[in-house]
Amino acid sequence: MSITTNQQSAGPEVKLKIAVQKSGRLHDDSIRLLKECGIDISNGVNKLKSEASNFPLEVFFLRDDDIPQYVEDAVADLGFVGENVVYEKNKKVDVVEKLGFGKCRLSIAVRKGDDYTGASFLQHKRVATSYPVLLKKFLDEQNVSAEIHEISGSVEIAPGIGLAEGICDLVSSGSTLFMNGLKEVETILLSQAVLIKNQQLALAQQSLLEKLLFRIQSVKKAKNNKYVLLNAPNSNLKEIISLLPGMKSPTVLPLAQQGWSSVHSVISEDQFWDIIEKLKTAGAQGILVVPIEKMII
Ligand code: PRT
Ligand code: ZN
Repeated sequence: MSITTNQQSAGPEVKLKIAVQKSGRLHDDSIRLLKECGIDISNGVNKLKSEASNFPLEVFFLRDDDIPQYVEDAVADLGFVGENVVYEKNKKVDVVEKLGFGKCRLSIAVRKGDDYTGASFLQHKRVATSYPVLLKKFLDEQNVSAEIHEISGSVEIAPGIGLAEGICDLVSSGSTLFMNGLKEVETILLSQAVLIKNQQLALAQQSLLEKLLFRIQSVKKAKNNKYVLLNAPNSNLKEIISLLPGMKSPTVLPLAQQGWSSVHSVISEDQFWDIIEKLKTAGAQGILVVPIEKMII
């Protein structure tokens, strides 16, 4: 028996091409996100590209610095890349969605003992960085004229070897700065991984992007929320319900034990501890917190 699908009858299959970091800090989280979106791809450690088996998606594995250019040139329709790279490269691409991983900040740091009172400290000094475009923008905004030394790696050693008085580099935990006797004095960009797209996507690719985006947003929402189940004395039920935001309103079920109810709801990560404490004070017991896999509103 032969089955004819719409896609086959419409000619060659329409696909989305997405660029992902080949190896490095964003690789694993990028692949994980696609998997959480239900997209199966074989890992491309030594591969340049891979095809999803259950979604019309082709994945290109590239250096992160090259991803904005490939997306501008439509070699890839989409890319997962850090905002720091997007804004430094300044290519003609659109940022579609923040992805919630690869979080860091682009900061200025100086020697620990320096008396830094503001950006004017850098006036006529040397600043080493791999981010000359973003650094220059910051210095111009501050009306500071400094010498920018562009280096491609190990920026944090520059003050120690007498190459510069300050640096502008990515920071996450701050331990690299600390270990090199430096202190963070200005944050010039907060960054995380984002989904970028080519500015002239064809209609068919645009509709596939919307499908992918819907899945990404459902995964993100689920990560930012917890499912909470608790037992509440009926005497305090009203107060307990008023503390719970929920998707619509909480589910309330009677317990076998008279005078008690089971209450189910969804709480966002940022309000979580605050609400849990208030729930306990209001008499809630047996509070269970469960992760949510997908959340479709
Ligand atoms: O080979 P390719 O060019 O693809 O990779 P890469 O070596 O250029 O990049 P990679 O894998 O190091 O980083 C990829 C992206 O991860 C960056 O562009 C950022 O968007 C994001 N990211 C998040 C970070 C960090 N956190 C980070 N901490 N990128 C780099 N760092 C470095 C930083 O440069 C410094 O050397 O980590 C050090 C500081 O870390 P802490 O924790 O000591 O503060
Ligand atoms: Zn890179």
